[in-house]
Amino acid sequence: MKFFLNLILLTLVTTNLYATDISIENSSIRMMPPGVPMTAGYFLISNNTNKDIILTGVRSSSFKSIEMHNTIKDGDVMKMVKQESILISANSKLEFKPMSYHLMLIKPVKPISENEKIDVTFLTKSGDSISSVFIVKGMKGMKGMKGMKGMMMSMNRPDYVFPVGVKGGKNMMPKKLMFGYKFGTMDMDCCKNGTNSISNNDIQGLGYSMAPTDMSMDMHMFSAMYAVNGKFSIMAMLPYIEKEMTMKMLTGMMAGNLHSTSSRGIGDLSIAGLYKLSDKSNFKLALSIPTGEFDEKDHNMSGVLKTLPYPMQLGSGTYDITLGYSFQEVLDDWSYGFQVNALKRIDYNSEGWKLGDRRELSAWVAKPVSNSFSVSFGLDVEHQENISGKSANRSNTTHLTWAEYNHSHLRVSSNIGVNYKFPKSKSRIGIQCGTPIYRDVNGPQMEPDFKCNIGFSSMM
Ligand SMILES: [Cu+2]
Repeated sequence: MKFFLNLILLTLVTTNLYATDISIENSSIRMMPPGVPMTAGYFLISNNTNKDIILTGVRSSSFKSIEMHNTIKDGDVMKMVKQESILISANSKLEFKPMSYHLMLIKPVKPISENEKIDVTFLTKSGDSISSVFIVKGMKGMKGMKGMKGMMMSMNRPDYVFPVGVKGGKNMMPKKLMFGYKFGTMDMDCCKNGTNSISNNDIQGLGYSMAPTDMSMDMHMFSAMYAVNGKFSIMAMLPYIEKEMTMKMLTGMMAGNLHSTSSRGIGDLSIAGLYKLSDKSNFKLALSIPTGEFDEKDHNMSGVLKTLPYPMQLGSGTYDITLGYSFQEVLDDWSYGFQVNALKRIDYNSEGWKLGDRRELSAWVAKPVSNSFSVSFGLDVEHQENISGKSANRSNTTHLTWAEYNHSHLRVSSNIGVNYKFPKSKSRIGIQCGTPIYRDVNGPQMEPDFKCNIGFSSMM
């Protein structure tokens, strides 16, 4: 009996003590959308006593369980780490807030509604309990919520990475290494002039005796990316390229004859730096180093080994600079982004020519359809300038792809894509295929009928 009296006395004393010396204020629980099994709780706890308090647990009859979390920044990623205990030092305050310490309230017993009052009890290491009434508040009543949720959720989204056809990547977690492999294939037909299709007769009428009928280009792109720190990543990309072109003789004794040529080998090495401007955007500076052959030869119709025309070369032969800017916003249930690139050729190559400068814009919207899959729809705009100078090896002026002024174009393509993220892994696969919907070419010029990219990446 004395024991019980002591217990009651102790309870009275401690309750009294906590009522005056430990306070929990601004207690709020974030309203969650229907079907979401967890939400966060925030408050300010003040320990006005001369003793440390250690919180060891939290419970409420309204939730199956409540955990204490801390949000820790690991490079670019915000991670929530479960805390078994949290110390509130003597005579100090601790605010549980977005991007910091917070309560994770898991599985409500029944759906919660805005402005509902929920009793929450905190347990301390010394065996005491502290009660507080939390009020359920909508998104609007909670500042800073969006950023926290966005960052936690978006990294794991399949649409967090750009569609695979979009060049270059985004910054990663510091000290992480990522390897990628991308296979791109493109098929081109002949030919367009301005915005119209033109026939072989038209091409012959323009004075050419040879026209391409078909060209394919396959590219195996190997890439590695290393995040030096949270702001800066470096990237290297090296392609292996295979090209094939079929040409048709339009005039003379061999009119109607078809002849195929091919080239294969490594292309130009690209070294890029990515600088993170914000959580949504980055800036890219890339240098292309002329490691690809730009004097590829193959046998012509008469069996003579000759330099292949410009589009069949594997490299530019020039040092090229690319400036790029990427932006991506990941919203609750979809994302969008765009990228602009401007490529400048610094000088002529040793054969006396250079490919034209190039500007590209890619924009896309993406939507996750499950935890692993997202779909995307995008538009690409590319503006390519003509070749300047003239190759010292130009052997043939009657073949239209040898004409330096038949290369500039403005092309708009639409594409659809899928991203797949392997569950519980940092590996991803993306596929994206597109076809031109508008083009205005300085022609006659070959025209892509489709292109597809399939890419695989894995973070170490
Ligand atoms: Cu949490």
